[in-house]
Amino acid sequence: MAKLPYVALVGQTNAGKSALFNRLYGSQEAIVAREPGTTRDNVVRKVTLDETHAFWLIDTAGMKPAEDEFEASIQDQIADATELADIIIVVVDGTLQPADADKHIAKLALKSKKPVILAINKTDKRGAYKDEEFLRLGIKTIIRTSAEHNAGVKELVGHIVTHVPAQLQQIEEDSENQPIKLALIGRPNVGKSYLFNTLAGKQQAIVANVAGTTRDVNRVAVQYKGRTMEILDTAGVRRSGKREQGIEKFSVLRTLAAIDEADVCCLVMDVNELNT
Ligand SMILES: Nc1nc2c(ncn2[C@@H]2O[C@H](COP(=O)(O)OP(=O)(O)O)[C@@H](O)[C@H]2O)c(=O)[nH]1
Ligand SMILES: [Mg+2]
Repeated sequence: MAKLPYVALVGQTNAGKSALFNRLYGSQEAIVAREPGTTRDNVVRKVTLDETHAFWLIDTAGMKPAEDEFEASIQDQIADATELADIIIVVVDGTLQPADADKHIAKLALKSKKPVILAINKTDKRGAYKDEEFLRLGIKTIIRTSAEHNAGVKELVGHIVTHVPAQLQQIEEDSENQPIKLALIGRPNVGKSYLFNTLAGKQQAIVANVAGTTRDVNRVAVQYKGRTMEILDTAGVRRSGKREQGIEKFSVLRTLAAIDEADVCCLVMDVNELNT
């Protein structure tokens, strides 16, 4: 199967990202916060719209001023989300005039040159501002939503789907010729990449890097007994310092996507860490 696009919900804390996430997913699985700032973790779900359209939906923690390192890492998560995502949904609270934080988030999103949709949420509330109030954010596609009343969600999905490429239903017919996909999964540092390089290196003469798909997973095609096998290494790019926390979360997303794509998963463990 081809790689599914990532759709990320970004925006300030309390804008209603998690509520919209739930509506988009069509269930109440993720927990909607009753208090601001309690849904800090990124959540990812595969949303299948029909036989040919599906995407990964990412709920990103809200952004607050960088008062400490922890908050700063949340800002990093937004930067990561806009980097990772193929489609970005900026969520704002429609009852509040756009703040500097909203402008900053919109700017980050637009800078990515990816499709950006503005969801003006909480439009069920009295005192929700008109679209004009939000034009200064510079986002052209504007959808008014109420996650609470499940309003505008279909329209939002309609706009998302225009950016989601249809997956050809070639799985049945082509499966004979499709390479077997093996994903190497496991905790950081257990030796996934080493194994990957070894598997790839042994086949040096016939190894070909699979083009255009190396953004979040290292992959290599190897020949084995006349069949092509594609190996996915989910280690991801490691960066140091305080970005670590956000990066770790995104490598979890990448791993989930790789597991979904793969035919076979190989869990790699360090025997010295069996007790942990
Ligand atoms: N009235 C109203 N409340 C909403 C709407 N969407 C979210 N909320 C409420 O706003 C609060 C924050 O929502 P949440 O989804 O956690 O925001 P997040 O921080 O952006 O993820 C929660 O108490 C929600 O119930 C909406 O469309 N209308
Ligand atoms: Mg949330």
